[in-house]
Amino acid sequence: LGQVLRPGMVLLKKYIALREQVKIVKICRELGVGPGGFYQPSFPDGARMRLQMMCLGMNWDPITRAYEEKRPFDGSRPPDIPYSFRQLVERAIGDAHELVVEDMPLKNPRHILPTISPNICIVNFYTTSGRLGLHQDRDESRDSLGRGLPVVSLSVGDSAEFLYGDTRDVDEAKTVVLESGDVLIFGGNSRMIYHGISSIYANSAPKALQDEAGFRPGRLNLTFRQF
Ligand code: MD5
Ligand code: FE
Repeated sequence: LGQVLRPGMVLLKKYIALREQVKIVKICRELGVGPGGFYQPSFPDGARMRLQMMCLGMNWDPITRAYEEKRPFDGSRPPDIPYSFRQLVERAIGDAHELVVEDMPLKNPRHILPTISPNICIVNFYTTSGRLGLHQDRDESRDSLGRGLPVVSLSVGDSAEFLYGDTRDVDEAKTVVLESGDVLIFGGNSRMIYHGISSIYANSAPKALQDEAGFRPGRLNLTFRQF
């Protein structure tokens, strides 16, 4: 069950099985309390971001926008990206190709969504009051046409209202609800779109996440990138 929302932007609905989501929650909590774990970042202007962040593989700093081996404020080295996460990303891109080729039968789906070997995963945790304003992700590598390699986003926990569009204007943005287990892949012409999270729907997470993994209210988002 999936759809191409616009060229190069694929949403795989309820793609991650619940038992897999439980494992993701457990891994993120374990890594999140250790060195390089969750913290609340600030923007360059000093305002606090309305989420908790942890990087895997490498650090990405929201203030300097630099990729680096160590986190500047505490010198910690981010944990590795778990192999099970890599497998999931690889599988999702492969399955997204099936939808891309239906959408654009004359194109090679591998050119729209090249397989990535992610060297960073940014894990964001939003409480029910969390949000993220419209922005572009422009710090990753690009292909010869100036487009980035695809970004793969996994959603776990409470549902979120996701906005995306061609401009920074919220009123022009389209809305889609991201639910627990959804995978969103951005590549091709959609790679540089503006996107953000406008709200989190309280109490919308699968009950099994709380019962089996002790998941707290909120939403986990994992974005895999290669730079
Ligand atoms: C989130 N994360 O749910 C959001 C949206 C981020 C970020 O925006 O930069 O971590 S996940 C969808 C997304 C992620 C990365 C890139 C693009 C969309 N995109 O290029 O459009 O925590
Ligand atoms: Fe982003």
